[in-house]
Amino acid sequence: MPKIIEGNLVAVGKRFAIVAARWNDIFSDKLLSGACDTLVRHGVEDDAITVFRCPGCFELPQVAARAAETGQFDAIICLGVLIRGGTPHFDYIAAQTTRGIGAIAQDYPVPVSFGVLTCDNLEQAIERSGSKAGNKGVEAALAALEMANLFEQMEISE
Ligand code: DLZ
Repeated sequence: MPKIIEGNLVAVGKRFAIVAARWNDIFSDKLLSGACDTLVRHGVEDDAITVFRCPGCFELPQVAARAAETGQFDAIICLGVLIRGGTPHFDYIAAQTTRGIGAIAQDYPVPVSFGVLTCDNLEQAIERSGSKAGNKGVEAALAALEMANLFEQMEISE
């Protein structure tokens, strides 16, 4: 039998940071409430969740890096909603946001989950922020729960 180390979705006693961009807040607020609700329903105390709001997705990596530096969190959840406009601006911000969040995940010993919508239009944002394609804030929170638990298991097994 191989030795399998994996996380569960129990996170009692763990601390989470949620970094949420305000742009497109009709949708980003839905991601935020979905993420908070998911954490709480998995046993995380309200006061173990710290929400940092920032202007837009471009700022997410900057805030997430500061949160990681504090060493106070077992996982960091990044949330935001990018919606394509009529210029290439979307592509630049989406690339920088993705690259920046990915860099933090590699540079700091804390799990970082990616709950950023990159939508071509409003319909895609509606679908992914609490309707037929689910809620990506919920998915990002579940990933953070599992990763926080996995990191703990990995420390125990060292
Ligand atoms: C400027 C901009 C644009 C055009 N679109 C979005 C978007 O769809 N979603 C989002 O989160 N932020 C957007 N922003 C704002 C940038 O992320 C950033 O906040 C500003 O360029 C200021 O640095």
